[in-house]
Amino acid sequence: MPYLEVEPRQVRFRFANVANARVYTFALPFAPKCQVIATDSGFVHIPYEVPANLTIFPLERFELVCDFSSTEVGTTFEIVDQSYQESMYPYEPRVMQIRVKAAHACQGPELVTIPSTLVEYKDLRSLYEETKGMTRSITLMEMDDMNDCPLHLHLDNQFGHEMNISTIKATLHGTRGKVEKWYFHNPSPDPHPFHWHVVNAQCGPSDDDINTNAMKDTVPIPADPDQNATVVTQVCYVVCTPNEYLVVDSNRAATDFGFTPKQPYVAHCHIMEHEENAMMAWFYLTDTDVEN
Ligand SMILES: [Cu+2]
Repeated sequence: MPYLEVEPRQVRFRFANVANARVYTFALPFAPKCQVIATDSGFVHIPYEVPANLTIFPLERFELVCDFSSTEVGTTFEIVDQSYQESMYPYEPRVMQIRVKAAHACQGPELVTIPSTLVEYKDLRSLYEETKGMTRSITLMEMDDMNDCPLHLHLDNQFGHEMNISTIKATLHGTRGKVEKWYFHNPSPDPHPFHWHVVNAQCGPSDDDINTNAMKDTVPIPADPDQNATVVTQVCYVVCTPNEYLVVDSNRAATDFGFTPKQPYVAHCHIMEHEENAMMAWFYLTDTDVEN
């Protein structure tokens, strides 16, 4: 099992799930010593306690600051994956060991008090209303073959029953200078970690439950248990503006990216078999509102 030696002081951890399809749910035995300070797109507004089970989908990131200053030297902690993992071989749920070792002779940095807020509060729903952004519906589909094996996944049913495609054919749009509202539907049996290039989002299971504490670029889209394509399983406010524009009293203009976002980017499920099997779209930032 890999291990990491830490000194009895504050340690900043960055967790990134770089597995292809595996969803980790970490139990961190040292969680009470930690606070979450950042996710995918940077610092959270208010740092918060680490949940008992920290679930991380492919490409999601979390940063924690943990204080081992009162932990006895020689203590070890094991980070254990709590998820059920389908595996052809015996699965080892212990992911990593943290070993607290004696401090280096040199004096380390002082204990830092984490501020009560780390970045300005951003409320994307009100900016969506202010900028009169478009509303879009995105559907993540999966088709099975005669043996009920996944055959083909796609975005928005845009290209019928094609499979084994070698190019990206679907397109999504976002209007530069606006915050948009994207409704996600997932009638497939699996959740999909949806990832945008170049933009960030604030999301939640419903419009009344948007997480305004964090900006994300990878968002798990839950499956509807009844595989009903009309049910919205996630609502996201998608920022097609520079991030600085979002800060209250910012001087940055809504379309002042500091670079020219003319070329197409991509937006896709981050599970590779899915993105390679059509759950991926060109993502164009346009000057005027364009339907997908
Ligand atoms: Cu997927």
